Amino acid sequence: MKRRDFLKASLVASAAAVGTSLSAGATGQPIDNRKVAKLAFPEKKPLITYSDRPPLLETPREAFAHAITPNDEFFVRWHMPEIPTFIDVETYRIKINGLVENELSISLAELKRDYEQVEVTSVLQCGGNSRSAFQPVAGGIQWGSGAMGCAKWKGVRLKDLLNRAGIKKGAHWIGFNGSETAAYYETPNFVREMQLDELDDYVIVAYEMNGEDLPYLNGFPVRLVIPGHYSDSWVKMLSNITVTKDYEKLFFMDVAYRVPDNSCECETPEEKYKTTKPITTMNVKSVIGYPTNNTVVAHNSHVVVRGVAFDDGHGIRDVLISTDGGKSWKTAILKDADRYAFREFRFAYKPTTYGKVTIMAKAINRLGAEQPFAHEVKWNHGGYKYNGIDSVTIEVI
Ligand SMILES: Nc1nc2c(c(=O)[nH]1)N[C@H]1C(S)=C(S)[C@@H](COP(=O)(O)O)O[C@H]1N2
Ligand SMILES: [Mo]
Repeated sequence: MKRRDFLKASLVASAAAVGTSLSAGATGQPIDNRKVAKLAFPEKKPLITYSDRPPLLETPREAFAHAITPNDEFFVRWHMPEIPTFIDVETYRIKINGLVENELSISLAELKRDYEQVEVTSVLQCGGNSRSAFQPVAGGIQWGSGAMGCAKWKGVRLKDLLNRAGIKKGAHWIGFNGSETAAYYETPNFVREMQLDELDDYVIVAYEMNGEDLPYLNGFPVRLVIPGHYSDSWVKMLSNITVTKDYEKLFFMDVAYRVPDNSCECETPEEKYKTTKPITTMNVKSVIGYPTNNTVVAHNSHVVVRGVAFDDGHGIRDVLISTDGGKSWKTAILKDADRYAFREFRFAYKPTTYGKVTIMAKAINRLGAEQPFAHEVKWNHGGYKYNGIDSVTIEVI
């Protein structure tokens, strides 16, 4: 296929099912009662839809009963309303410039032919995932827990591309540009930066997701994959990689995706902390995929609680389950997983009471870091890095 024209499946047709007049997570848990939209975007199943311009789509909780999130259920987040809907795969180029010996302009065919092809299975999570749990309301999209997913990514090491270009002495920063442009001139283009020494072999320029071309809305034809890091810098429709000496002041680096620069990374709604730092690596988290809120199960039946847990690559040591409000915890069974991937857990539960039962999941990583209770999660203005113990309330009949 030479061209991919995504306009054919009209984006405009997919009306937003969920407005923006959303209440705060009154329980201190992420909002979890939203329905998927009636209409679907191209290459996607109907998802929880916050906006269709730019597309903001959340994955329903049920998907997290499995370690891999299917492409057509994978969440979508864009900052700019104008995304190119036509991409010519013959003429598309990834440019590498700035402080390099040889500027490169790499076609997709060259990317797949001239460099070592590598794969990494990694979680992609927005720093604002689960934001709706914050009270009082923190600024931004009021995501439930589905602004995340895990996929097997295939592409080329960013390091290999930069080595081919040859980094000049004195270079410290790399900037990444997406292909979309801002609709209004005041809005900056989507550009992110990273320090050269943050770069490891896992950072790839990916063109495949779960064995297929990247879905258009997830960044076709190429995107950056930065395992262990929140996804704000996983630039989609990657068009430009620029090597620089100094850090450039950019809107998306200096304003968004930052937390207070203190040890608790917290502040109060009344008083903003004076300095901030970027959100970078992910904290330990788990999400239950089955059962979900309001699932009805039979008394004395065998319920298999399933879900996923992850951190920034240190690895999940344990997932503990409680059915008594966190008083006692039992160990779930963990499946093997790559270090940056979702680790699937399951737990056999036999309900011996009637009525409502709350099931909680708490992940602990190899460093001993664990999820706090939802009410213990520290507040920040941006509503970033929520990782409270997950819970679902079911009914036993
Ligand atoms: N080009 C481009 N890349 C981008 C963004 C964007 O707005 N434009 N948003 C970032 C943010 S904040 C997130 S959470 C992820 C979302 O990736 P997804 O849409 O594939 O789920 O893309 C990142 N990369
Ligand atoms: Mo994000």
